[in-house]
Amino acid sequence: MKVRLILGDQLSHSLAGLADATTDDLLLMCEVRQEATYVKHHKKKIAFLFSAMRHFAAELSDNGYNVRYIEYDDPENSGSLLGEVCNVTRQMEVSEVILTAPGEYRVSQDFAGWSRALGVPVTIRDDDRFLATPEEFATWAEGRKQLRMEYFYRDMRRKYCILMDHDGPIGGQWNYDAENRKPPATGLDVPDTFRAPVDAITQDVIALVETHFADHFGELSPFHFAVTRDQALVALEQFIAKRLQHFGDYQDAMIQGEPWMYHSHIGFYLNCGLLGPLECIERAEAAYHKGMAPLNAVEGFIRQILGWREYVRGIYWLKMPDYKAMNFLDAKRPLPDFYWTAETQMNCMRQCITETKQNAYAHHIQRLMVLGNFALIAGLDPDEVNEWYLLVYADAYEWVELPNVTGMILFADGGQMASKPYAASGSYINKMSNYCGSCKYKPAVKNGPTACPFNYLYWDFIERNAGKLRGNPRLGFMYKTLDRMGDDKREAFKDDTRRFFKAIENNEKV
Ligand code: FAD
Ligand code: DLZ
Ligand code: SF4
Repeated sequence: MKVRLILGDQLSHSLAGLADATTDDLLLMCEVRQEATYVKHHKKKIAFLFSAMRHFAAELSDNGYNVRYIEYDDPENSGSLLGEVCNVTRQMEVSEVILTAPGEYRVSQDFAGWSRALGVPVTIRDDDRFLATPEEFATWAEGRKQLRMEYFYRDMRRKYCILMDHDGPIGGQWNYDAENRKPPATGLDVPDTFRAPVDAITQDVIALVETHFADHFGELSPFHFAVTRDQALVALEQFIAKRLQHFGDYQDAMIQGEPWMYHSHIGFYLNCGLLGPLECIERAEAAYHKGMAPLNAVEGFIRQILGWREYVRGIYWLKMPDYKAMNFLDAKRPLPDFYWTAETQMNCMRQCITETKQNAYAHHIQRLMVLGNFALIAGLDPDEVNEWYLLVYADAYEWVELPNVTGMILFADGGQMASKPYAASGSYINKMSNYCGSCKYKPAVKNGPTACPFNYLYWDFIERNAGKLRGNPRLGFMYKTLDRMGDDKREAFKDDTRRFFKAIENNEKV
């Protein structure tokens, strides 16, 4: 008998490891402590994945397959993936174990030793649910001084013939990002996100998570994620019909009390396999051709999936394991407690952390320019920041989280991914959101107790890292401004920064 293990983020009927499955094989799925606690995932993330896994197992059974599904609270549950495969090989005559390559380096290292541990041949099949293989990415990267997403993305557009007009891009431009930076307008009627009904399977899982993961971060209710492919397809259709048209315009905008904005909220489903990247891209492209959404919106959305998503995966497999240890700016400050409690007077941070706690979701610009920007300019330790991002979001797996954190927000890779750090002062957040209006701090005030902390932390960051960043051509203007600044101004930034960190160390609410 062949055993085919399906991981929690491999919920695709077209999975390579299922390609030639027969009803004689055993399809194994398991909820294990190893995967649920290697970081203390958000409660909602665990409930989502366990429910989606149980629904997927039920679909496989309905299709006539022989499925063994190990539930988390099964008294016989060994707690590990290998332990569960081992149990099967002990109980049955197993000729081969078939795996699909995992999304995380950690698990791939583990899989490499399984054949010896089990005494059974183990085959690991490539995961073909992505649009570029790690080998293709490595070939593209070879000999390039800089690995810029934009050039990779153009090649992907050509390869899949997406938004193309003969040999060139539709509309004459590859990228319409410059049109996608509208600040939030007042009176926007943002459509609600998709809300799936909670069925008996999800109810059981929610009770299980409440019992076994009570000390994990985040809130379980309200729970409304899709947990089947059919539901995820409805979520995708709702995005295409209701939000895609404004995706471009308001891609970088943040509004208090609007956690979902015009984003698609499909990352959860893409990353666990309920949706495939090409079908999402093709749906958006079709909407453009039908006149349902403008080019800046459709190109912007497609670039996220065909460009960024594939690009960060390529970086991950090209650079691991060294990438995980990188700390170019030598950042060492521990993660402040308010990343867990949301108890801070910085309204932007409070909003984004509160929404993260509630939804296991924050949209891109909140992750990048609020939460990430603070982590960068405050000099937070990359290991602690990575752990936080990996556990708080329901779409987080290391292959996608790590390059976004280490590369995109922290510049901890020294610029392999981003050409300059995404550091910004309070005026950027004030321009792109309405958070500042309800804040104790004032974005226009540069120093003193009412000054926006992003303002002085920004200059302190620029000065603190001058040795490493001054040579960056994209920061030339900032260093010129710093050099022109009088000593008294510089001292004021430093004093405010010292006072701010001292307050955090003393557990005062900042
Ligand atoms: P939309 O804004 O609607 O975008 C559509 C899709 O494009 C997303 O679902 C996602 O699949 C893809 N995408 C967009 N941006 C990126 C990106 N930078 N990298 C990879 N894919 C992208 N995305 C994750 O899927 N998992 C993570 O753990 C994750 N961690 C992040 C951490 C930081 C610090 C930052 C700045 C970004 C991170 N992202 C991550 C990327 C992005 O923020 C999320 O993909 C997006 O917010 C998910 O929401 P959505 O589905 O509504 O996306
Ligand atoms: C994220 C996750 C969680 C919370 N639980 C499980 C689980 O119990 N069983 C499982 O097979 N997979 C789980 N996963 C997803 C894995 O962590 C994921 O497959 C690996 O990180 C590789 O990407
Ligand atoms: Fe955030 Fe500063 Fe605006 Fe307050 S004033 S919301 S801290 S950017």
